[in-house]
Amino acid sequence: MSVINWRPLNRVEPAAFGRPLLVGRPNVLRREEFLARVEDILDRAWLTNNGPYVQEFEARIASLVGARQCVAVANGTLAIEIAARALELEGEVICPAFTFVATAHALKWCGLSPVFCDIDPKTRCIDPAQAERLITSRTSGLVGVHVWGTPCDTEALGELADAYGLRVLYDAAHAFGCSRQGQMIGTFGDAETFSFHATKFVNAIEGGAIVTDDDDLAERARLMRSFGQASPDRVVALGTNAKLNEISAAMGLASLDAMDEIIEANHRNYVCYREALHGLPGITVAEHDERERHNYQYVAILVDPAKAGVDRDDVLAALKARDVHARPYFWPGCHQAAPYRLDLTANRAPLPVTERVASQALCLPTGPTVSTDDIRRVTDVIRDAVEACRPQRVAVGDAW
Ligand code: T4K
Repeated sequence: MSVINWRPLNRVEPAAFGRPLLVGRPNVLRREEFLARVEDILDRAWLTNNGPYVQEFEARIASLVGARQCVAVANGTLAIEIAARALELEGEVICPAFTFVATAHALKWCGLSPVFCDIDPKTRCIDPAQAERLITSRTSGLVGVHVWGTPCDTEALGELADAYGLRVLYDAAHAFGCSRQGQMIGTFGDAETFSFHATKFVNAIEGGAIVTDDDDLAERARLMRSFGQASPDRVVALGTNAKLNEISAAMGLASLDAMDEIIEANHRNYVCYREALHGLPGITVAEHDERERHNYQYVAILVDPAKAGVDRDDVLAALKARDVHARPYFWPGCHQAAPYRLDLTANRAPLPVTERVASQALCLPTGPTVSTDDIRRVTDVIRDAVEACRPQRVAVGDAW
């Protein structure tokens, strides 16, 4: 039985739900260019192991972000793992808990101890002031996450790194194509990592990359992604298999070809959501700085129950009841997930902002397959949920 209802493209019919859902779908544009490259891959019978499309993908990413080096890998999680190893991080690494669990898991998987830091309420990225308080003699690095494409405070983190002799790695899984003060994400810290998962702005089905200006770091990462082999009969380092395959690179290239079109559709959707939800009590659309470059891949709202009269889960349930698939990114915070929940090293600091934002955030369907009519449908549900519940709940609250 087919589990996907392919048309229209923004409606998925997973067997578990048994009815079509409105959901953000992977960006699959430039289909003919992709298929032509696939034909070429098959004709050439060069499927993986640093093939020509992987090299082209790397060169285009490096040039787009303005980094000297790009090392493409099989996914964004492996990109963090390899970057952490290539940076020779050890002991404790300070990172936010408000991120996809892959960030913390990648560090832990390398034998490091993540130490969770709270976030800045404005950027929802790691709070440099608390990060400084968490630094000990065991700390070797800071890992920032550019949440929903909003950049971290890279200056403050750079100053901390200089003052305490730490390495800085950015998980830029959400931030490909974004800039901070005119400088492209991908050029900050010692290295940055991207994800090109199917649900990301640039999609290689599964894929990731490490970008850096440090040639030696890139060389170590290249060795690590391919078993530590300098050549088939020369193993010079510990390594793994994190190679990107040619079909994924071909999809990634098609996605890069369509970047401007995707950004335009994402921006249109973001503006449409912002306008439709404007003035609704307790509902805030996470804003993006229009002076910077942005991919607008995530349209996130924050539901403040004290003002909206409903909480995020009420809104999520209302959307689900109307077949809209929104995602509570990121819930729960990593600090409340296994194996970190009971880890005293990881949980040294209170995380009030993380907990508040994690309980309020909801990412809404977007992307080129989501139309303005679709958005109207989503925002009508949110408006109805708030307007229907608000007087009742507020009255109950007032009575107390
Ligand atoms: N760091 C950060 C900050 C990250 O957000 C991520 C990943 C990483 C690191 C690690 O990067 P990768 O190792 O993944 O490259 C998704 C993605 O799987 C994950 O890549 C992403 N972040 C995370 C935030 O979200 P899910 O489980 O929430 O979404 P998923 O894959 O179920 O997709 C959502 C909806 O999209 C589906 O319900 C239907 C639709 N969909 C999805 C796929 C994969 C499709 O229509 N077609 C598809 O092929 O994790």
